[in-house]
Amino acid sequence: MAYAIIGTAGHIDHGKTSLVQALTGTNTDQLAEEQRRGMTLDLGFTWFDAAEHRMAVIDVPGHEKYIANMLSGVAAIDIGLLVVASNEGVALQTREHLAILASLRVPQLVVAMTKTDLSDEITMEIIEEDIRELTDHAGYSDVTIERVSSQTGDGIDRLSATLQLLTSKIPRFESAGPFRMPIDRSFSVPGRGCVVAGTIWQGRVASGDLMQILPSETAVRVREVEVHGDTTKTAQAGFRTALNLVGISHSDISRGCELVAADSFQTTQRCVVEIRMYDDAPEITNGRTVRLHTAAGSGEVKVLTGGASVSAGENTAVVFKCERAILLTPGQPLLLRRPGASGTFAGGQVLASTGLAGQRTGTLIEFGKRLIDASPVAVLNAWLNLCRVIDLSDPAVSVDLGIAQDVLEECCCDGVRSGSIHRVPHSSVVISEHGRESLSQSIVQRLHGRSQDGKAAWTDDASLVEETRAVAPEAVIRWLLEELVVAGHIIRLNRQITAASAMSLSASQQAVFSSLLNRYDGKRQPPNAAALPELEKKPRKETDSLIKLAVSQGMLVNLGDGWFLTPAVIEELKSELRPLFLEKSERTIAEIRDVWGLTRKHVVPFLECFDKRGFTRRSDNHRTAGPKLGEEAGGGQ
Ligand SMILES: Nc1nc2c(ncn2[C@@H]2O[C@H](COP(=O)(O)OP(=O)(O)OP(=O)(O)O)[C@@H](O)[C@H]2O)c(=O)[nH]1
Ligand SMILES: [Mg+2]
Repeated sequence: MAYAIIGTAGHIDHGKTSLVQALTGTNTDQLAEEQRRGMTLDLGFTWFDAAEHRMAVIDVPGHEKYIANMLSGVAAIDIGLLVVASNEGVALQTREHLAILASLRVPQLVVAMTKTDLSDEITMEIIEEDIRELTDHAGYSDVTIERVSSQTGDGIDRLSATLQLLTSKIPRFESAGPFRMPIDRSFSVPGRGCVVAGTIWQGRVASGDLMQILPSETAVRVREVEVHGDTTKTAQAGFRTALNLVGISHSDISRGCELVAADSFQTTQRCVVEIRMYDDAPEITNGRTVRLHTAAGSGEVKVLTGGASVSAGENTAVVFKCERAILLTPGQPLLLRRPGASGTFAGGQVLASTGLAGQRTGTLIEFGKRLIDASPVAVLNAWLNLCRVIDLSDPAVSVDLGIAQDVLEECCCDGVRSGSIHRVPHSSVVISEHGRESLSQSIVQRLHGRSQDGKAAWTDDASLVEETRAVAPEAVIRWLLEELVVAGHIIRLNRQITAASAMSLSASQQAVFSSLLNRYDGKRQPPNAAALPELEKKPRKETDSLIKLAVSQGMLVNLGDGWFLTPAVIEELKSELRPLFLEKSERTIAEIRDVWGLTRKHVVPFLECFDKRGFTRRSDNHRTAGPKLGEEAGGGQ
């Protein structure tokens, strides 16, 4: 059984409600006031079955005063049914409603020329031409126009057959993502409590599900699911659904509230949107307040253009500041209105609404321009450009970007292959090439700045991670630090780091210096200085002067005969000697070698130096504790 939601549209009194009754047998004008005044004030809901298809019908008011109701009714329909009276022809709200359907990207359109019993062939042909011109211009080509009379029943079966054919072509996909249903009705049923109704935009719902009402964030539970009067276990995206809720009173819910899966969506007061100004739209100046209609709700927004005005026919990105928090997700269609007889002046869509904290309006507008008509890869790149780092394991990311999780993963793989994106090893964090470069630079500058400011030039990884927490997550900083150490821009010694540039060395000297220090950092058996030129592929003069620099900075201690150790390693060796001599006052070289885990090549020169420094004392072939064994090595950072 195929399923579609049909929404009426058209000028006041052109016969929408009568047509819905002729099609479905139901008079949707159920309010006493509607019946008294003979006009629709609020949305009417019904459905009919034909040829194994089910068609839900939403009837809207034609009066301009009730346009907000009309807009909430057509926010999620599959087929627009534009009604034009064949004795009157195209009128103000015919044009406005059609523009609204087109702006909301309602996929299918059918036109019903009503009241044929009150018109004649020539008039109808002229009106038909007007309609075709109008629908072509709105982007609906080859629209079917059916002539009908709700009075005589003429043409009703033909229109019904046309609607069935379109319904059979509406694709229905299993909708992924968290549940979302904008609420267009809420009421109380005696004995059951609060019932909310709407069209499910995304996901599915089952009885027992825990949900949230937005914007109040009230927690609710779904007691019962109903689709067109039948109780069902579940309902999914695309269906008109009524849900009996526990945990809230219907008086706390109004049209425009949303029912969403618990903890899945966030409301916002600031968003970036694409606006498509109508050809006859008034110019919009920066800071202008207009009325935003989106999903089932509406509210005032301030349009921030970044300075320039937006003119008729223009298509651009702007920032909205909303008077109150609402739910807006990327791709969500929207309409802008000003008070007036045909006040709708722009359509558009949400480009980004969450994850934008701290960004300036100008930056957001440029960012928004990159998002218009962008492929998922381009969207990801624009976001990485805006906030540098994205953690793919955060479920909010998929919602922020408006890209399904699996598509997002694919985009990242493409980016990594092409080199424009980097994935931080052993994490789910990605960063753009540009972000990696600028972040690396800022880390080096930060470290360099410490030495210039007279702060201690050295710090440790953990402190740097702490200082940069606001800029990037720990995994990124640690990964970049490693890269910078390997590249020689940062020197790491004894778990301390500093900018190589703080040493007043050229870039190539920095690289050699860093690599050279790496050979000593934490190492008990470093090479002899005589071996460094060969290892570094540099002249002896250069390696010698760099070693000298390291000694003068307290980074290395000269043990003599070309042997150098870091102060930390000397401390380690000393600390291993103390218990050894406590246990037995005299030790052989072989015993000390075993404790230190060194070869003889290293032990002999080290011990000679230890003798000279008073850490050990030599007597024949033995060593005893020296007077300075208990002291710190000193000279380090
Ligand atoms: N003769 C004739 N009258 C019709 C036909 N369709 C509607 N009408 C009459 O036209 C008037 C308006 O019809 P509605 O169906 O209420 O019009 P509507 O478009 O729903 O009006 P709003 O809801 O106020 O926008 C009513 O008096 C109907 O009886 C028709 O096919 N033939
Ligand atoms: Mg009506």
